[in-house]
Amino acid sequence: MAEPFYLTTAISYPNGKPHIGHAYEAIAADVIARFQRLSGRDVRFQTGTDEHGLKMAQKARDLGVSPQQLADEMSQYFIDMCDALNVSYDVFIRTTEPRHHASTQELWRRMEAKGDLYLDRYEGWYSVRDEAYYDESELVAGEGGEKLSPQGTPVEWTVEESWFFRLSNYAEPLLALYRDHPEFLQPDSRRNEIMRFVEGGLRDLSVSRTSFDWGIKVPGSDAHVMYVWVDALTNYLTGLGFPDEGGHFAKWWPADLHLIGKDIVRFHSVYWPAFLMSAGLALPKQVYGHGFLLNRGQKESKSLGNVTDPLALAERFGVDTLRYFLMREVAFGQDGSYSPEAIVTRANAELANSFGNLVQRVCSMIFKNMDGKLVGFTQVDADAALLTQVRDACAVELPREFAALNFSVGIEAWMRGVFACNAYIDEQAPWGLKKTDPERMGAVLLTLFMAIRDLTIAISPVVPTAAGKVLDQLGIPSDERDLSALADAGWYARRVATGEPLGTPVPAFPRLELPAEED
Ligand code: ME8
Repeated sequence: MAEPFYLTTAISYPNGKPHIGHAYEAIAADVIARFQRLSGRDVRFQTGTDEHGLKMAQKARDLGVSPQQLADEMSQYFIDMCDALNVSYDVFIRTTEPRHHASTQELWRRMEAKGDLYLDRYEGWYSVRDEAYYDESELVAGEGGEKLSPQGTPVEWTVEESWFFRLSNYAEPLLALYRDHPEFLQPDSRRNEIMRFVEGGLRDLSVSRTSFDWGIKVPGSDAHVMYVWVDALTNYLTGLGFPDEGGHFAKWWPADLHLIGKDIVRFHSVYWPAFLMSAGLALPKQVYGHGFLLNRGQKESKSLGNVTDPLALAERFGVDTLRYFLMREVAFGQDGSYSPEAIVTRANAELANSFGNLVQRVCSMIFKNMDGKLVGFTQVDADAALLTQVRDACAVELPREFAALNFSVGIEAWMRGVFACNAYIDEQAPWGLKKTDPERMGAVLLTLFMAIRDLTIAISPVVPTAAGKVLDQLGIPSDERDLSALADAGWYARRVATGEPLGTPVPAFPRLELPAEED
């Protein structure tokens, strides 16, 4: 039976429409999900919206609607974004669902039973925008000398009765976790940062609020709602049917990967494992904090007026193009930048001119000169060398790098396979062989046909629609489009035996133009 792979994204605050950072995370997670399926894993991919907390309550108040109305309306934009970007999630969770209340309250009861929760008074700094508490020592000064959180957001002095979680008891077990399982928190730079933070000692964490009620009620303490992060993190369990620990939970927990952005690493690598240890539940295998996507090097913000609607980008450049650009351009884990020019340059050079053009040329030549027919042929050394090189790129290098979430490195290896095909076609010049040696022309084109099939399967997690089009045209059956198919020596003979000719060549990777005003 296929080994399970449970993958989650952060759940987004639906207090506004999705921005490019949300799209980036959803796309990266989808590439991982599709790649793991391609590798034969049984994947469960969960995403969703984080609908409680002060941030949502305040936004709803500003708009004059109830928080539930706001959540209902805005979460749909996140679902639509996933659908528009071809994100193949299995579960979309909303934290206002009744099942999520039940699951979070059960986690709470377990932490309480462990003796890790107590009632006290909270006095300290709270940032609504980050939904986080900060120590005085962590604050920074703003331009006018005002106190700001380390993320640069306003903080307010808060005093209220609160439940506390004994986080201070977990510093040692957490440090042991980071030391013994360096893979738990990646990339390494983020692990080092978190280790320094935990080595400084942990204070107990305020985990309930009484000043507002938009949240999950604390069991047996009705005046309190839970701190939104206790609620939010528990979504990863709810989606599996927790507190029922059989069925889905037994199959999929612990998660293989929580994919999140760098600003919420502390919640996922300090608070979350501590809650799970307290509740006696297994810890996720990996938390990965990706970098931030910047617009021409700048953070998008309403005040700078540079907020981009990711769906407008996808519509303008194509979903596959946007997906390819983001995975190719940004060294995963680090921050990256995008601009219309960069998208067009990358897409035209690599997808349209190098790969798309190769596919188009080869398929047209087979279609025109050989009636689209595939036949057996005799290989010479140059043919075998090309196929070995392409096979290495597609079945060894790209999978190795994608498994380690080094997408841009994996795609570079893939591009080397594409370049090798282009060098081969120039050297072999099949167009010149039509009259002199048609048999050799056939061998060259059929070798390229084999290489293109490998290249298309390997890149399919990144550009699923275009890859599907090409594989349809090549006549590759839908159950032979995974990585194990690459190692199957008999596929070509089977494909020939079908007697099916190639379809009419269709362009799968259009050349893009940059609108004049942006030249
Ligand atoms: O943090 N580039 O929600 P969120 C890349 N509800 N990623 C970005 C980004 C950018 N410019 N801006 C944000 C929350 N992100 C919580 C999560 S999980 C139990 C609760 C990422 O809507 C961000 O790092 O503010 C996070 O992973 C995700 O988008 C949702 O951010």
